[in-house]
Amino acid sequence: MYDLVIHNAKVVTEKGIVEANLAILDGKIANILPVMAECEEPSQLPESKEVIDAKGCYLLPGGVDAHTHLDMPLSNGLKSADDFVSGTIAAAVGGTTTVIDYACQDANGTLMEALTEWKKKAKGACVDYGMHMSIVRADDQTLSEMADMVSQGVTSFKTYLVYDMRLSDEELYRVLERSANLGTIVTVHCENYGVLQYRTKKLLAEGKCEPKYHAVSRPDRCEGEAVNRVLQISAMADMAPVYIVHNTCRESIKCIEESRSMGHPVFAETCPQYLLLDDSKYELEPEECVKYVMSPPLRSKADQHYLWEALKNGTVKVVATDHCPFSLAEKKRGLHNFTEIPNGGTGVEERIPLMYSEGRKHGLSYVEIAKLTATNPAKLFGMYPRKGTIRIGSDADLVLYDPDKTVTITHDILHENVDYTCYEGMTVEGYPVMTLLRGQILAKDGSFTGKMGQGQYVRRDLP
Ligand code: DUC
Ligand code: ZN
Ligand code: ZN
Repeated sequence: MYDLVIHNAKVVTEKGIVEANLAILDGKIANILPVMAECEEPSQLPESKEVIDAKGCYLLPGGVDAHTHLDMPLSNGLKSADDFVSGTIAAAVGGTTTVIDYACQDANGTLMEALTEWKKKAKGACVDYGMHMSIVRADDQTLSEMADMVSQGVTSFKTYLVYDMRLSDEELYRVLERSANLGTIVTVHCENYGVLQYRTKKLLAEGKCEPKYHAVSRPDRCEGEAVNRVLQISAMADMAPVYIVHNTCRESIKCIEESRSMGHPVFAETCPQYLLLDDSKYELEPEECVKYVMSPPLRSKADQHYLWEALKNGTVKVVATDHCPFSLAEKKRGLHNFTEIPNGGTGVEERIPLMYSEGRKHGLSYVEIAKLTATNPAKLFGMYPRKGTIRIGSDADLVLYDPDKTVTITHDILHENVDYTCYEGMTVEGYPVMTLLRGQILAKDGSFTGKMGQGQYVRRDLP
């Protein structure tokens, strides 16, 4: 006797799509039974307490968003608008069942303190979650603590080359060397700090203070140079595995392609905003333009094209969000000085609908999109095969996706705690109509129906 059978779904497995009845027991996928007859009668189904008819729908692995900033404090006193409750409700409705958030070490704090604080923040989470630990000081104590993090189920660390938490090249080298030794992976935000600081000062001195100049301060080569530097440093540091977050442009991708072709374990992420929005947003009125101030900034249509090709040829393995929204009023604080605009945009709820709709238009298959949005991040960050795939024994984290449901995205249908979406007015073909976490229904027809605190911390394993 199963707990639940999902009947007649087109199940998106790693090997292909199968028409099947999927049986769930104790929160796990217990069986995947191919449908034998066209109109199988419910009486012929395996015995189960509950049956869901999924006719016409695809059954996708629950999304794994490997890059969120929930409840993240900035040095100017602001906090990202979504905490672990609102952010994970939004994730659930949008078809994401696991997030990996960035837990930030304090300037004088330890990694253990940061992990404890982030787990406390995550108490109300409605989807499962893991943490990457952001390292802001590569001193002996922090390097030693990296091993303690592994025993806490953390297999990835984050470093920034910009912002107050940036590391020097020496510090980055030390973190990479230590990480290679532990078998973990380091994710890196790549921009050249010196160049963007100088360009920023110059723009402000010339009276070029409007939001659009944020993008001018940090052009594509600013990112490409930093990606190249990180790849060279990680190659010197015992070929340490690295994961470059939020790639936006050809300049970065071509360095990554070259390193990968030489067998260097480098992995690349991009985000829906860089695939679907472009720098023409910076020509809008300043009040609109502020919504798109993020780092790195949006790039050209040619870069977008390059990113889609990189998804297709396997150079970019993951589409995550960098979800880090602020209210419009907070963004508008920098209307007259772009350096005062808190950086970041929306995406945790929009990612799955956008990627399945637009990805298919760009020639990606359901199976390929499932890998980019669930399987690959789960594999890279030590959650696979528990998460990110539909196979017997995996958590029953599932999304029923109706390919015929057309939805126009507007901020009022979303659950993100913010008064805009970067994708306002965009129409998607297909939408998640039900999300299950470990066999429990979390969301249905665009509404959250689960419970606060239902999410669990996912201890991760080294590959
Ligand atoms: N970039 C953003 O735009 N927001 C959050 C952090 C980041 O790197
Ligand atoms: Zn970043
Ligand atoms: Zn980020």
